[in-house]
Amino acid sequence: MTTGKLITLEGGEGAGKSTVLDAVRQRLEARGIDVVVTREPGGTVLGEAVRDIVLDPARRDISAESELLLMFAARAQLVRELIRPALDAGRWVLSDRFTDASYAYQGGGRGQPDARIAALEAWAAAMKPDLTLLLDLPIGEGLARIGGRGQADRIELESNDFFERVRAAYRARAAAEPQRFRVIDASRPVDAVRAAACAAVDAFVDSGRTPA
Ligand code: Z5A
Repeated sequence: MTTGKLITLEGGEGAGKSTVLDAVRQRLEARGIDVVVTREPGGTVLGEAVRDIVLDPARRDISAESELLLMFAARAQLVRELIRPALDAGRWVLSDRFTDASYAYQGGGRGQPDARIAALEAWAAAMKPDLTLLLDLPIGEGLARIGGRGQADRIELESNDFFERVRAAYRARAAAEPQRFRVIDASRPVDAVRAAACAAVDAFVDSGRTPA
């Protein structure tokens, strides 16, 4: 059976994921690929409700364990309701974050053990992206970009040390799986970052790993 591909965008605060997402979608569509765009946490009614809870700056009471489980509750629903059916129908899915974010934020940031996250990944997500674009830039630059946009969400209120651990966890994952990850220098101007993301997607589409 022909199935679609799952492409994910990852990175720290202000890395530019939302900024490049539309360019990547347009590039895939220009290649004749039918694309569904989604985000995490979110993408379903349940997932968006979880998003409201985990990003609410008033919810300072959420434990690291609860946060991890909430991320996977949203993900389990998204996979079953949207991603798996789309892939089975031959459509491609482009997601703003996926399981790598749990390894980075709940693992690197909050100290949840990788083995615990891996167990949830195997059970609740039960899939890995085919291609992951990691938009990487120094923490200070990303936080400066989002600094002026009003009330920070619950996770954006974390310390610079937290975000440094998140970045280190993302980079470690990219180093461990170079065949899946493409690391993009996101400190460059928007047009250059968009072009790098589209080039990575073009190379993936052109590679032997995809149905032509
Ligand atoms: N989270 C988690 O902890 N665990 C999980 O498993 C998952 C998620 C799935 C989602 O919130 C939060 O959930 C997130 C991780 C956590 N942490 N927080 N907070 P979100 O989706 O609302 O937040 P985000 O993913 O971090 O999005 P963001 O902060 O908006 O970043 P972005 O989408 O990567 O950036 P952007 O909106 O495209 O750009 C930000 C600004 O920078 C904007 O003004 C742009 O015009 C500007 N920009 C973008 N690119 C450039 C360049 N190249 N140069 C200059 N300026 C630029």
